[in-house]
Amino acid sequence: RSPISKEETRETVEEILEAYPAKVAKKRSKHVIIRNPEEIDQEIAANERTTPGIITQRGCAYAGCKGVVVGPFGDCIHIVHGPIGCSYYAWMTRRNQYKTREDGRNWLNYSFSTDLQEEDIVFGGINKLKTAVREAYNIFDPKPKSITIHATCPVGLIGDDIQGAAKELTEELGLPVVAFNCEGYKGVSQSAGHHIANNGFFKHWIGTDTETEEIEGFTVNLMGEYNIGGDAWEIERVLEKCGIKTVATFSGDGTYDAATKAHLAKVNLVMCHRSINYMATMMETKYGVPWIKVNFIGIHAFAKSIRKVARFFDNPELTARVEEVLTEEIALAEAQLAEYRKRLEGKTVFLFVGGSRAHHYQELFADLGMKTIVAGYEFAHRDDYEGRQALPKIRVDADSRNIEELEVEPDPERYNPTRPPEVLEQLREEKVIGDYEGMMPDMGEDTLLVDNISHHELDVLIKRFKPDLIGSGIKDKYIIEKFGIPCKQLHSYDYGGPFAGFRGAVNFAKDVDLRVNGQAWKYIKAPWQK
Ligand code: CFM
Ligand code: HCA
Repeated sequence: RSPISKEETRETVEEILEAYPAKVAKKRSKHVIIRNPEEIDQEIAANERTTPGIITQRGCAYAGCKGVVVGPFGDCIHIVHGPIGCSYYAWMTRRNQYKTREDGRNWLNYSFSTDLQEEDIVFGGINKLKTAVREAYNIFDPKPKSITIHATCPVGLIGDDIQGAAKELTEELGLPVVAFNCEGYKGVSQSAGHHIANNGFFKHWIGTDTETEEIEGFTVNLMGEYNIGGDAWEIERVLEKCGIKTVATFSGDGTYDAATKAHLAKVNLVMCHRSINYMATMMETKYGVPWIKVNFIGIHAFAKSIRKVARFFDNPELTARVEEVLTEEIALAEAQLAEYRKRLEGKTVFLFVGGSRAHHYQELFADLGMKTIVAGYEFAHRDDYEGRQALPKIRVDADSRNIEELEVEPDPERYNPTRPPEVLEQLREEKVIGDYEGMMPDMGEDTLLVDNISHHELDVLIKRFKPDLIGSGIKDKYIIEKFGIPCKQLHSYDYGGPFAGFRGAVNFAKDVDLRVNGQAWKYIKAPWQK
């Protein structure tokens, strides 16, 4: 339970809401929830429009599509159709890593843009786009595996037919050119962009390898893992050691060829449910691939997730191998964490991150003996807070209102649920597959959930609760540090990582210890205090 008293927490929420006009206060009160574990169906408002005038940490649909889900594929060229600012401000800000394969293809550090000008906005930019795609194709050898096009706001407003252009260029160049209508204004946050990206991949990439019929072994796809700071490599190291083979990753360190074979994996491991649940569901419907919700952040969460995979395959040799690896790795990690834990035990944290990490990192902080007392997502939906059982209660999904829902049916030739139906039924019942419980059940009594937190709310919470650390992003990092509180970026990891898996947990402990127990923060005087 939270070390802050119920009374203090209630007063704090009142102070937060008092500053707002009545209408806004009423709205925000549904997004600021004191956790009560006795209320089984506790609800929170989420995935709603940010009230104009409130400063939010959210991004846009283009950020979610190009920046998050599609961009990490390094052997493809991603072209942004829009004014140069959309590219400039998104260039290399996300620390998704990619290693060059033998074929030498790697465009990860490039930024391709059509650099739309006023003239193009008035007369149309489609010819400029086609020229840009051809130019990008002609310049490089080897050629990219696929070229993707991403529309930013003005393109949707002037109506450039990027889908038509992509079709034409696919035929002309003989490689898949895929267009994403991820204009920034769509939906209420970057979450809409995830959905658009999932649809595009599902339509144009997944299952396009029709030659390969089977991939042997205990095969999985890593879904919703973006290899920030090298996370995916630590995860794959351990999976490999256990004898579990990764077919494709969406999207960290992802390659086009692997993505076209993804439908052949026996199970999808869904790390970030928010950004990839659409594809996991569609792959299950069309190809019969079940999905397991995993969390690879925190040594015990990681172990629990790998055990779920072993449970899915239910193979004695695999299970034995997994246990052997886990015993060895956990012992090593725990021994290394012990020293940090001594210095971190009982310290308090706030977590405000995107659509999954504000939940995932709670387990790693728990490994360090630290308590999460306030947490919230920027843009996750109610199912990420309340679990999948919240889905039927969400009547209008703000992100999906103007995004096409693909009609997906089982593929008669390739539908292949990798376990017998009665086994799948059993696994579903055990919540090994097809289930996500969300953040809410893991939050202790009287802790606070704040969805889409504003700067004002953050200020009040810092002053009242004085946490030892805040895990957050670049938009509020320096505000937090001016308050004399250390901030660990949980998007970019500052300059560190990996933080996933066993070795990642140790890296993380070291970074957190430096911040929480560093002396520098005591000497900070914010400009407004002088
Ligand atoms: Fe998923 Fe992500 Fe996240 Fe996300 Fe993001 Fe990210 Fe994030 Mo920044 S896909 S929801 S849109 S885990 S970029 S790698 S860190 S906000 S919590
Ligand atoms: C995005 C990307 C971002 C931003 C990080 C931050 C990321 O939303 O467009 O605000 O610090 O992880 O890079 O979420």
